[in-house]
Amino acid sequence: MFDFITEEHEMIQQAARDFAQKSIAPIASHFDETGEFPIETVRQMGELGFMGIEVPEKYGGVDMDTLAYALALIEICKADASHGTIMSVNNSLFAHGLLKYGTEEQKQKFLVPVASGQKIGAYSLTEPMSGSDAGTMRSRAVLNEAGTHYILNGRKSWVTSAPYADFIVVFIMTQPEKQHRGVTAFAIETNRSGFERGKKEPKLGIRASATSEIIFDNYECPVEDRLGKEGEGFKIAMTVLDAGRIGIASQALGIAEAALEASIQYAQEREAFGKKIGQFQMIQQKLADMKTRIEASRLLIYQACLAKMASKKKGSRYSLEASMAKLFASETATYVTKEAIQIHGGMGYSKELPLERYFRDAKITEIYEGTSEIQRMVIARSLTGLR
Ligand code: COS
Repeated sequence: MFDFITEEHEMIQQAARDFAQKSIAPIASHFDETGEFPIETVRQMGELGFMGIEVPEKYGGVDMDTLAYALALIEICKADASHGTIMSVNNSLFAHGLLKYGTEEQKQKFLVPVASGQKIGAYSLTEPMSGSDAGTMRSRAVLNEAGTHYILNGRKSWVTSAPYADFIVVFIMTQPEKQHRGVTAFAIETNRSGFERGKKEPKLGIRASATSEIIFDNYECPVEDRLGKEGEGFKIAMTVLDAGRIGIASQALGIAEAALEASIQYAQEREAFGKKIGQFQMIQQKLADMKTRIEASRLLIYQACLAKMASKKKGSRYSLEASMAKLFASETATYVTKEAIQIHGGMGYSKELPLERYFRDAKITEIYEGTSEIQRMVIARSLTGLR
């Protein structure tokens, strides 16, 4: 139906589906319950090329396009959204930024090991007192007198994969008086002194993806590890988030698809009042609305992928398409997983089935990488041109 989906796309989709159903689905509920980080399957995702899908082979990736990335991520998230979160941060928030803004040396040092899945990458923008208003951060980086190192100080929060990340792209203020134009990006190594991990967040969902605070206490970052120019950090952070939002939309779609498939099967098997529950109009209406919203999400995701792929040639932004895909797909995931529990009744509420996990995992997609309110703001601003 979609001629932009090639045989190559179908191959990576199938490979991701096979791996996800065989190796991830059976362990997902254990890792959700314990909150352990699934390091073994994450390493296997790296070996299969899922941790740097859009990265050229010379930098450790498999050199495919955004559609390939979205199709693979949907399949991983259908089995487990936590694995999807780790994959998404590695691919979009870390690798995309390094690829677009990194020097050749930075790509060799940071991108090759992360895109090939040997090391884990993370991205850190949020602070305890700065979330949606990302330009108001309090952490500071000051160039030393010799001009060789930036000295980083401050606390960042809600850093996905931070407890296990080897490298983090971090956004810190170098010239606070310039507000968002005073933010600079740095690639940092978590094994250097001056870096510490803070409290791990106990979360409602995506519990196997580890999230923590990070603290910089006179961390010395070599000038060569600054990403982009001084003051360019906010633009880098936003550009990278546009790519990230396509990933989160794909994650949401994967979760919603899993919930719908389970609901269809249940509606075909479960009987009440002497009929299959799928014969009742109230269940039919739920299934029809779930399916329709899922397919609309898919189209918005494809549109965003194509817009991002075109932007590579044209240099254009695809913020509008990415925000629409994330907004609609994430709200769809929350809606679909809630309805899926309702269709399953008591069994939907039980931990014996994965429905309640899907419901808890779906909620974050409306919050991270820009809340639904922020997506609506980006969409409306893009329509009116007003700030
Ligand atoms: N791509 C490239 N540049 C962008 C951009 C994008 N998607 N969005 C904004 N910019 C640029 C603007 O062009 C502007 O550049 P100039 O300084 O040259 O004029 C600059 O960034 C500031 O833009 P704007 O005035 O729109 O910034 P705001 O402070 O109003 O913030 C929002 C805009 C709210 C959209 C932004 O702060 C945002 O996305 N916040 C949510 C952050 C987020 O997702 N946090 C979660 C982190 S990951 S868990």
